[in-house]
Amino acid sequence: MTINEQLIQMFEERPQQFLSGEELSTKLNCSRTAIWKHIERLRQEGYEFEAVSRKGYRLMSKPEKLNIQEILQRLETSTLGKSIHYYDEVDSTQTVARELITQGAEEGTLVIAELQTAGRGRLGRRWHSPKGKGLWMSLVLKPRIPVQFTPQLTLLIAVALCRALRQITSLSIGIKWPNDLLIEGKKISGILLESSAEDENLQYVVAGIGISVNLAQDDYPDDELRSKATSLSIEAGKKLDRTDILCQFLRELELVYTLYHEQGFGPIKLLWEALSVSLHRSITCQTPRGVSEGYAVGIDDSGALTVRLPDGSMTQWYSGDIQFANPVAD
Ligand code: BT5
Repeated sequence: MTINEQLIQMFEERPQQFLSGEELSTKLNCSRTAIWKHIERLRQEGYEFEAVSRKGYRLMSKPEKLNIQEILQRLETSTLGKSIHYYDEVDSTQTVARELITQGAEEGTLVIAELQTAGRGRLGRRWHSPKGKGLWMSLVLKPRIPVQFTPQLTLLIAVALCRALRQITSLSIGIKWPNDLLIEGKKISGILLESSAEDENLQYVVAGIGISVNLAQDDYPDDELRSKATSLSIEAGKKLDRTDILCQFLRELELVYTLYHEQGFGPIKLLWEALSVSLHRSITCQTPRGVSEGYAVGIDDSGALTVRLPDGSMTQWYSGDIQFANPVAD
């Protein structure tokens, strides 16, 4: 650990407390002038300290920027996120990750940016990604599965994300098929899968995950998005630590992903059904061919939504945007 990292660790172990220059210099085995220089360097990185003579320094706030060294230290995974490409600003982390794959990026490579200028959703929709407020990331996965099972991965990632966010926030977060996480009907997170296949086998998947962590109401550009979207901090009533969320998510994802490889989609399906807010409800689905109505019964083994149509017949929906016909489950 560098001296700066050790300093941060000492302040974090004693939140709100003043640590004297003398104590710091003794513990870190350097002069008080050196400590002062390190504190100044941390200030330039966005850390705020209060300095009071005879008391020492107190850490007031940490920078909005993610600290990759801290993330790597705190990660409890063995593959996912072990190689992190971090950017202040990109057009889309998806584009960067795809480029990295052409250069040989391995499974688990993570691309993360503070700001996306052209964050994307499905069907060319925009994903609003303001600076330092969310987790805007793309993960390279290379699962050994046939291409027709790709939709299972969206559900698997949604399960891991929902579990991680519930553990950290205790908020009542649910999964809306196929790729949204909602709180009280408002979206806090979306998943976008972009993949490439050869001879019926999946070659790679770039899993794009957007989590609206610390956005305030006025961080959303217009009333339309404000009416549909929310953030974890708006719902929790406090700012949340993005590093906690990222590390917990990758941990959960690695557990669920390993379970998937060992036991198939069966256990993931059960977890998904338990966290879903889409099932046992009347829904409509917007597809490129128009609007269909039905009743969501469950998901099948490929990850498609099983729907009972108004004439009583059963069908599968593989993609689309569903709306709930009535706000309460029937
Ligand atoms: C999604 O699309 O939900 C997938 C979003 C994936 C975003 C990540 S961020 C990192 C990676 N890099 C990218 O460029 N993308 C991925 P879709 O189901 O099409 O939903 C898009 C809709 O979500 C928009 O039309 C808005 O209504 C809503 N939305 C946009 N920005 C949002 C935000 N920050 N928080 C909540 N909802 C948002």
